[in-house]
Amino acid sequence: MSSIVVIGSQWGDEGKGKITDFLSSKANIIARFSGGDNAGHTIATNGKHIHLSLIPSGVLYPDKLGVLGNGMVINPKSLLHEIHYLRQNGIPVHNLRISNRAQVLMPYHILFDHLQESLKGQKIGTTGKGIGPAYMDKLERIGIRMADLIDKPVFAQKLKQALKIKNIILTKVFNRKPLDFDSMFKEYYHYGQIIKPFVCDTSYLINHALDEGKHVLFEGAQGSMLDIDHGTYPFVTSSNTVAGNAAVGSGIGPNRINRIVGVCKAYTSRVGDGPFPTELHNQVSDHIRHAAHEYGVVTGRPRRLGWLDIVVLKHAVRISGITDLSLNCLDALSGIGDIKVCVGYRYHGKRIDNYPANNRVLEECQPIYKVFPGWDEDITCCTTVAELPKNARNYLESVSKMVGVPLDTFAVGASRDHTHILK
Ligand code: 2SA
Ligand code: MG
Repeated sequence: MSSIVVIGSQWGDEGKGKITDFLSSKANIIARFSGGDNAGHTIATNGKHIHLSLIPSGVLYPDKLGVLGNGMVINPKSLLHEIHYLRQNGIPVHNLRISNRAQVLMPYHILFDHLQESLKGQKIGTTGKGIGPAYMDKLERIGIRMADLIDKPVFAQKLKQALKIKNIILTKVFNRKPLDFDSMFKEYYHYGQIIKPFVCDTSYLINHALDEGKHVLFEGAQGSMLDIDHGTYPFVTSSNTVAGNAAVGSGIGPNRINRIVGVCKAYTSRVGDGPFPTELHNQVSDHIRHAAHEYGVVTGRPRRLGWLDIVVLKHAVRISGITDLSLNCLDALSGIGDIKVCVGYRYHGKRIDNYPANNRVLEECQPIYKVFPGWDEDITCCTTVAELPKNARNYLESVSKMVGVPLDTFAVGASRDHTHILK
């Protein structure tokens, strides 16, 4: 195994958590490398549903390490809530490690996320978790890192500097009251001291583990189409969600990555605003939303739903170098009749096979559909491709062929027991 990256190849919520959990049996370390508590996934294990947001699924296993990498933006308050929630569910989290180079997400990031979203014409449909403003501070070089948070004089100095800038904007631009240093410092320094035992140089830790022949699984957040460079900009998240960022966001060389698993659903979903060429608003989307409980884990928003889009998947394969495909939620298509798959776009009479960068062009694109016969059988008990009804098997194999990537796993339900490996 050595090292595997698991990423979403659509707009997030493809079931990466489940696949990571499924593949993690052989891993010694499971590491996150991007995003923050805007991510959310549910893992069904031992009859329980565990909701994780910041912490990688690796912490569910006492013999594995769960790492929050340097590429992340971490809200200490949310982290402590999650640690508490896991402990309440009998999961001890002693095996959690947090990068000393990860950015700390502060209350003013959340405030600015909301203020920005409320500006006319500026709405992205963010999760409201402060992700964009936290990454802005990182790039502007006024961010606070975990190593700073746990060091009293450094934290005091960095917070003072950050608040000076934030308060000018708050008072002069937004006509708001300035934020108080003392109370914020006290609260967040306290959080930092609780988190401190988990903080270390995780790049050193991961590289050392790889040198020893240990196995590392990198767990992506969101999806390829939400990548800050390659997604449907500006309707994206503020980090690189592609596989290449597993190296940058965890401090390893790209040559250490062996396999890249792209996770997708048998259809497409998206939350938040922005283009979605194959979106549906009919009984098919209602059926899928009901069958697969398509609501955001973090915000509870009903997810937008549509047909599978091969243009999107091929884009994801190119930008991440996907070597294996994991297809989830095949069962949600049972009983919907004919299934459509978008195989290209038509723009002003011309066929386009690559995802347009210009959103105006995209809006004028019509999906070109290929129709596949559906199936009515309940497939949740099928454990191999051979056991699937002929039409489901044909759909699965055709998707893999159209995307040009071999299928690694398929899933016919939410739990680990519903996920099946092909090789
Ligand atoms: P942000 O908050 O700045 O990252 O939002 C920017 C865009 O990125 C989208 N985004 C997501 N899309 C799907 N799933 C996400 N995580 C949660 C989940 C979402 C939820 O796993 O269910 O609970 O609503 C996620 N995180 C960010 C977001 O919708 C914006 O389009
Ligand atoms: Mg999710």
